[in-house]
Amino acid sequence: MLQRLLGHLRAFKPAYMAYNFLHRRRLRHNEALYRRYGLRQPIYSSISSADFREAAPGESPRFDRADSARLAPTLPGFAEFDEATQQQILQWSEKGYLVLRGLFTAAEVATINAEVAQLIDKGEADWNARQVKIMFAIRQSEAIRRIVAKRELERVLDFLLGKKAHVFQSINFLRGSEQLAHSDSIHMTTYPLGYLVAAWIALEPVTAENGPVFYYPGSHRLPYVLNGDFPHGGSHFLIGDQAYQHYEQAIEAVIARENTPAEELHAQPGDVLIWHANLLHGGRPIRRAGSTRRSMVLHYFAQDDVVCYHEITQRPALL
Ligand SMILES: O=C(O)CCC(=O)C(=O)O
Repeated sequence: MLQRLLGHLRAFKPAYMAYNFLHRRRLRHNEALYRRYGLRQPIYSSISSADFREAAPGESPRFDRADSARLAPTLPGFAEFDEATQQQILQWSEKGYLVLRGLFTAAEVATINAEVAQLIDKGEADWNARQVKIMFAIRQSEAIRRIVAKRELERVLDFLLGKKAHVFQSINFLRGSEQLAHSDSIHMTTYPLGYLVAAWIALEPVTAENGPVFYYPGSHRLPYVLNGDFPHGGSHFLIGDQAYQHYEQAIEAVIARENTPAEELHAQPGDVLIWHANLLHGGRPIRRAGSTRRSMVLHYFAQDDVVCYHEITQRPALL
């Protein structure tokens, strides 16, 4: 009953606007950006890609404009990465993902797992509505926050975006997500497009059995699928209640049309997968019933010059 009421409230745009108004300090950075890009609505209003149709142009990320295989070696900072990382960065523009094996130590992984277990035991874990994801553990655990702010990781993220990456969100999973294919840009979107990046960390061995992450290499170069590209539904006041299902169907159609094979990541604890804002990815079904697949995903927005918002729910992102 309460969940249904919250669901209705979440679909009601004026409720969000009132919430945003109360939290407008966390949106203040958008004032200068709205002026710069020519957006006329107040910073606490709803926002979606439709509002940017007439916006002043912005520059897309450097490795969307030019191939990282050619451009990256000419840029400051590249020579300081180890050779394995350099090789991964070179393939970024073509594939839209990269893998950093063993970036986190066994001790760091054990600490993250222990901290998450403690949040659950104490009843403090911020579970999402379907009780699958634990949201924002980085806000609650100083130890997790410190571990994931690893310089080697941040240097790669900053280099890929060509701007300072700012961690926006963390999600912890105890089991495979079994999520259908999607691009993060339907949830966390930027203007100009492409200034989001995700880092997924394996917190236990991941095989074909426990629901690995899968992705479509190169799919980040396909056109972004945004609200105007599927029957989003809704109205001036409401978000369409079937919007996300319709989005998933639109993505299934893209995948069927493109007919390119997916890859999946089998990983050891501490391995990191980084994916592009528009890479199509999801979680494979769990084949071994009851198996766990502890993992953590962090989403980063570029810190400067970029409007960050949530396309599907048409909300500005509170930073
Ligand atoms: O961990 C997974 O299975 C997928 C996570 C995911 O798709 C996401 O965070 O966007």
